[in-house]
Amino acid sequence: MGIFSFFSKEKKETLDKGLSKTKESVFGKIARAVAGKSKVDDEVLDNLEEVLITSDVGVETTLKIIERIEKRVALDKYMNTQELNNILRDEIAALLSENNSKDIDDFEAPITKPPYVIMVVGVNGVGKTTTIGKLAYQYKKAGKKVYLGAADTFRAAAVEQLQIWGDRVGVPVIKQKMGADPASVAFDTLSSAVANKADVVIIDTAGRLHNKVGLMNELTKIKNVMKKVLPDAPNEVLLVLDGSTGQNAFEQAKQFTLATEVTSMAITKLDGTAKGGVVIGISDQFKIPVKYIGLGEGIDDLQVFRKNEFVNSLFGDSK
Ligand SMILES: Nc1nc2c(ncn2[C@@H]2O[C@H](COP(=O)(O)OP(=O)(O)O)[C@@H](O)[C@H]2O)c(=O)[nH]1
Ligand SMILES: [Mg+2]
Repeated sequence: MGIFSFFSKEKKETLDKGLSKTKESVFGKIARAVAGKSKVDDEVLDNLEEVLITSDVGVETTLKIIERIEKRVALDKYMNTQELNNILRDEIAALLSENNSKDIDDFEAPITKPPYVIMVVGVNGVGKTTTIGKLAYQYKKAGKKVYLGAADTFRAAAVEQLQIWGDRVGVPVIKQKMGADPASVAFDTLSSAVANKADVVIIDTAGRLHNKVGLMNELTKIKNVMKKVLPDAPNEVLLVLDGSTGQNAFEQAKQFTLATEVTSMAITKLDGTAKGGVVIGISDQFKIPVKYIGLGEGIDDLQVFRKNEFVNSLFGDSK
């Protein structure tokens, strides 16, 4: 266990606050699903299925959860909202813990041979640059020497935005002019990072290529150029998804995992949305681990995704 793995009161508060809209929505729907019912019957289960689907958990994962609940709950048993809620929490937590990925302890990169290189991909506007800033902050806090690469060269604003984060965190940003070749920026960044003995390198990329072949070619080119500096780079390809887009985030996860080799995911903007259930579906459906969740625009609003804490925050702690 790393030294940051302790789930502090502050982190729990950020998580609870960030998920509060989803929680209110889900809990309200569950209450309605069992309103006026004294027993769990087929109708309650149907209603529950609808609750999960309309909470963006996704059809496949919802069906798995309902199946588990059916097995566990004797039909016609009396159950109030709280009891049903507890069962949902337990079954969702159990389902998520069955997929292979273990929660990571903290923000420490598994560095065997530094620098550890993270390439960040995702559609425009999902929160890539913000997530990079927050990650850089965490790594720096953990004592790592961090370099950022501004390989989203489509807009001048994109480079400036990364520079602002770099200044705020106090880490160097390697950049070129707007319109420069992203692969060339990535090459420069890795070269500087190696020369300066950096521990972690994070490469921002553009997400505005609308067709899959174009995107794949661009990302492949960036990767190949990085390998010229460091044969193992990138060590991690982090896909950022905007959780507030619900099923659209799910669709993007499908598209990107087909277009390039993604090794981890971050789901952002969970604060201010009632669609947080999408994290449950994505975590269940993809073999790629959801590593981080974004809970606000602040520097400290990125958390490591802890399945149990997440489910507890949504459905209440198990006692
Ligand atoms: N509320 C909220 N806003 C976020 C979060 N992550 C990113 N944003 C905002 O989303 C917008 C787009 O983010 P940006 O990092 O520029 O996305 P990029 O185009 O993928 O690099 C910005 O206004 C961010 O402040 C989050 O977790 N919560
Ligand atoms: Mg950006």
